[in-house]
Amino acid sequence: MARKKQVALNSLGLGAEQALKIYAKLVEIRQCEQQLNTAFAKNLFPGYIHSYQGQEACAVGVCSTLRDDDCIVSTHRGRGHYLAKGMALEPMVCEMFGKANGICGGRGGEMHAADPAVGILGGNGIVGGGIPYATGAAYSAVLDGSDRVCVVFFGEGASNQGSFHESLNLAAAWNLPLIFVCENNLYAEMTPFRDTSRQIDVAERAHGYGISGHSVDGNDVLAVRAASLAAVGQARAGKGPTLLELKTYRHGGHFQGDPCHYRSREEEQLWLERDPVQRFRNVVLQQGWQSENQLAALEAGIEAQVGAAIDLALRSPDPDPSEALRHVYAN
Ligand SMILES: Cc1ncc(C[n+]2csc(CCOP(=O)(O)OP(=O)(O)O)c2C)c(N)n1
Repeated sequence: MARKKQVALNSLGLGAEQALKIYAKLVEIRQCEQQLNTAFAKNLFPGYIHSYQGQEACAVGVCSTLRDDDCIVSTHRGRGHYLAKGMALEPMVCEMFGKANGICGGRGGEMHAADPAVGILGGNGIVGGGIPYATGAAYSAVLDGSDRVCVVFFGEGASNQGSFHESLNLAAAWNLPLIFVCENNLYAEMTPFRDTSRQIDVAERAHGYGISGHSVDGNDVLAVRAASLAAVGQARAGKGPTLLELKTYRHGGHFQGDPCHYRSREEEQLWLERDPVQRFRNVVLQQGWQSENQLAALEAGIEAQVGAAIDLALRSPDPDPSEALRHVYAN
């Protein structure tokens, strides 16, 4: 049994070093979400927080298969994607607080951070709004004659938008190097997906456009990584787009203070038992990649780094109002 598991992991090309990088990224995202929530509860955070807690394996599994020059397009729930694709922790956190030393000088805030230097083309407050951007980015990779790929993340709610269907059709027709990654967390704000779609497996929609679609356990970082490796390999080889549906769950509400009347406590508990961070922690221990003590030290270090990034953001200056119109108009 153990031997079987070892073979499966090896076929993912995953050794101890890479496994630890993946685990550290999962923990960093989890720590960010938890500590930002705490800052929000103390009234220290400006605006809203769309928490990514519970969905970490989606961003980490997919981005672990990308190169630096590949690009991603994110959503209103983007912090996990930003960190997983390589945005540095401190400028990311400072951006969340709208500070002058944020990655976008405080102009992007919680929903609109970007870092083109590492292929992060931006979050988007418009549900489904990023999908056509990503289609354009994938087309630009083709026009450049490069083998770059593009990944677009979105929720199952966005898969009911026209932009999703138009982009899927165009990407399929033009054979674009684009991976559509739907993080199906079952609810769009308070609306269950089953109330807005008769077909609850988003992956099935791929077939209508002549491309392949796969439903994957989005709380299993290794399963996500395996599906993404295949889709990225296909896109890089000029064989066109794939739709990946990652079944997952957000631990918290849509917003802080959301009483979550639209879902049951039993359902929440079921998904907590499939926690993606804890699951991969167990794999790391079972494989003997790290001991319990080593993991505890790693986790404490990351917790401190995230805390320090938040402290830095709280001490940092707001943007200068005289700069507000910079980057808005051409000369
Ligand atoms: C075009 C548009 N319609 C409605 C909203 C309000 N809104 C913000 S988030 C959200 C839910 C989106 O659900 P989903 O795409 O599944 O992503 P999730 O929030 O679950 O990550 C809605 C309806 C919006 N921002 N943009």
